[in-house]
Amino acid sequence: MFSFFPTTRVRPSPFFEAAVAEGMVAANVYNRMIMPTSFGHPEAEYWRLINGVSQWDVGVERQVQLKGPDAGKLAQILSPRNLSNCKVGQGKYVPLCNHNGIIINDPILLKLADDLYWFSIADSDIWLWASAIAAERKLNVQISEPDVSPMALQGPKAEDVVAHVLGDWVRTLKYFWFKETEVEGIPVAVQRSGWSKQGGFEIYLKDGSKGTKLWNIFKEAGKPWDIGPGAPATPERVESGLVSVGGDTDDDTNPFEVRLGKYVDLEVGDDVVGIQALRRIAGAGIKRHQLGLVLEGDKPAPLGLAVEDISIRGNLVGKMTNCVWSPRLKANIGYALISSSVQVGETVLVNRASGLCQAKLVELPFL
Ligand code: THG
Repeated sequence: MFSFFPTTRVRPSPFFEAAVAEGMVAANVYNRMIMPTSFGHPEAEYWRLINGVSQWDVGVERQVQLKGPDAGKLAQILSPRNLSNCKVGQGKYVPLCNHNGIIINDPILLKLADDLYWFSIADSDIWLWASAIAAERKLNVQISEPDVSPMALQGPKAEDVVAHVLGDWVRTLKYFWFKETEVEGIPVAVQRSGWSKQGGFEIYLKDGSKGTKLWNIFKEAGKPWDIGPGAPATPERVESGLVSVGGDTDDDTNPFEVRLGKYVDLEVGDDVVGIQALRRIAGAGIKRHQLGLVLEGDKPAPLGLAVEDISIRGNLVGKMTNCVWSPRLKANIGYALISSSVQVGETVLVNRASGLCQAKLVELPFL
């Protein structure tokens, strides 16, 4: 039984009650909200995501809304990715950087109208950041955190469940595109997205009082496909090479170091926050890069969620930023943020709590 008492400081998501009813046994704090992380059957939750359909309370992915005549201008000032071709109804993955070109968040940007955008954020205070930049640049735009909370349906059967509830039109939605609609009178936006590479959708609930009702509509509709509760799954996201900003990045990580350079357009305007620094970094070349690690041993090792040092011949060369047992690769795998002088194919030593462990460097993604 999970006992936790939400406060105004650590807020519940609109799906909190539903998650507790589903048997949530572990949770984390993200954007000062509670995010379920386990329902007590990690193996089954993983395989359901790989082979079936999994239902996630990801209400912690808050929306930072930009509204007003300068909304588009501010969105571009905050994003080192060219947004000039972003259409209404389209979403884009955009790393946000500070003035030094350091990643501070990696939201999905949704363009709802020419004067209305949402940054669907990872875990840092972008509301403060956007408000400050807008004020300093004297822009005509209102920044707010609207009552909008995503719920994810992930896995190869997710499309069948969402189509069953909303209609076959959802099958034609392109990646990160979305549509505003209703589910039994509940206002939502439906997007093809989610923090896994198994395919799926996110249903952005636009009325926080309807969380349990919306959860149960999809739970009921998903029964023929054996839907069950889950959460962003570390083994799957590491196998798939997804970056966790704040986990795999530190206070000095730029997008090029963690394989996000393809989301940076160096020719965006000079007024984009961090672009001068990003041009300098791109010109000089990076000193670190992100590679995969396959650790020795064929039994699950302790989950590594803290940073562990990596060395070669006694020299510290980088750090391991995550480590998890991969049920499909049958190995402990993780990410290295490591000196660019060290390459794929080399063997390194990871300084784990259990002792030194050999690991081989490989390309990402693993799968
Ligand atoms: N859903 C929503 N908001 C979010 C997340 C989400 N906010 C932040 C958090 N996740 C982290 N950000 C993401 C979101 C999506 C992806 C990666 C990190 C992603 N990446 C694909 C990849 O890397 O292969 C595709 C990117 C592309 O090619 O455009 O899907 O999950 N609402």
